[in-house]
Amino acid sequence: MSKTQEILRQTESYSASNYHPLDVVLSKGEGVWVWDVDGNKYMDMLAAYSALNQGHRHPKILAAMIEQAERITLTSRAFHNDRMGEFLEKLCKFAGKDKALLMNTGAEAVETAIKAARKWGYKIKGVAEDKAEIITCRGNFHGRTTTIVGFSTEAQYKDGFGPFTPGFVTIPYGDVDALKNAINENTVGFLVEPIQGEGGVIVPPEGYLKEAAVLCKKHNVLFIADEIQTGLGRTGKMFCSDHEGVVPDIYILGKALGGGVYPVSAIACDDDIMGVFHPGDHGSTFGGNPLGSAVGLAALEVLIEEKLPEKAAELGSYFMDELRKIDSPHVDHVRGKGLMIGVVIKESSGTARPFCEKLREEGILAKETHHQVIRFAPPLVITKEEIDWALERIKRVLLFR
Ligand code: IF1
Repeated sequence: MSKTQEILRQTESYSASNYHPLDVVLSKGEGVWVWDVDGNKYMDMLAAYSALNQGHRHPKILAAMIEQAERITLTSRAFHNDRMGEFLEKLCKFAGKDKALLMNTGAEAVETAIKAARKWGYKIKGVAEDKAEIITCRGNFHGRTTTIVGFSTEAQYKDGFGPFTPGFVTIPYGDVDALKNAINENTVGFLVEPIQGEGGVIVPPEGYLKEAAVLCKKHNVLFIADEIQTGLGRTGKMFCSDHEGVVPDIYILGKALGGGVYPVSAIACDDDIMGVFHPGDHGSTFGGNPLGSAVGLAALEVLIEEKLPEKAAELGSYFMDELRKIDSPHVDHVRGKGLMIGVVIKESSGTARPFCEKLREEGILAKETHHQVIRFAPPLVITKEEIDWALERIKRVLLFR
């Protein structure tokens, strides 16, 4: 029995079956490359759903983590530590916001944004207690807590997990009129992904984010951008909202903020919103710990020093152009922004999963989303030569009859 089979068997014996992964067992990662336990090498075209924008084990980020791990890793927020302030300052300057609140996972940051918007609604906007409404979009993905899945439109994410948290209104994604009609005196926020990742790399109509932001401003509704997947360079700008010159009232960040080595997430906003939190209102055992702060700081520095947003813009448009030139009988169209790319497979050719399995045989790890879409989202440190290497193999798979 191969090492892979052995580990698969062991994993399946003891793991909850809440995922259906490709049967590849990874044991080493470097940049855009990963190796399985049998020594096979693959290009990682998923980058842990954009948590690996800086690539696997970026030397600067690893060095920061190891150096900090040799001093102190966790203090809880009952005491200060010597790294959080430095990270917060960098993060706030980065986002152009007065304050940030550090959490760990994306879902925790989304929950923090929901609490901030509701409390701002009651204490500042004057919405009647327990009447706050937050507008969300069909096809959204914001995490897996019961509050968050309660406003998911994906039946499977909700099945068996009710009852759900009230106070959420769902509208079609990309439709400004629907947003206009949904806003009322109880609306405190509009929670939106600038591009819907899990929804299938859905890019909204040009100008949508801008019009939505203007509408929110007009009605004193917080524009809350979930940039956990689209942020930190992924779409060719530091934040995806930047493409339309939109500055959200609340940025929600995660994934690559942890540099691919540690869970770090945050919300960033100005004092008028963050000021609603008082000592004891909200918290987390690990949020703002010195190890995560050291890693977060290095993760931001790498994005800037290596100009990863600019790289994603340049190489993303090259990659998409080349993908569009492949005259495949199976591809309906290619969509995306920067290095957040979706190749949509025609229903007549079946689903995207078999194409991902063929890509794996060619040495490329990609993940389908929503049945028909092959998602290509490599680490932003990818080179043009590495993209060309991938294109050769992607062509073979997509031209296969
Ligand atoms: C899974 C999806 C992607 C996110 C956005 C918040 C979160 C995520 C825009 C929550 C997390 C992850 C979760 C992971 C798979 C992956 C995913 F397929 F689930 F939807 F990327 F598209 N906002 N996305 O994309 O962040 O709490 O996970 O740190 O749950 O299977 P988290």
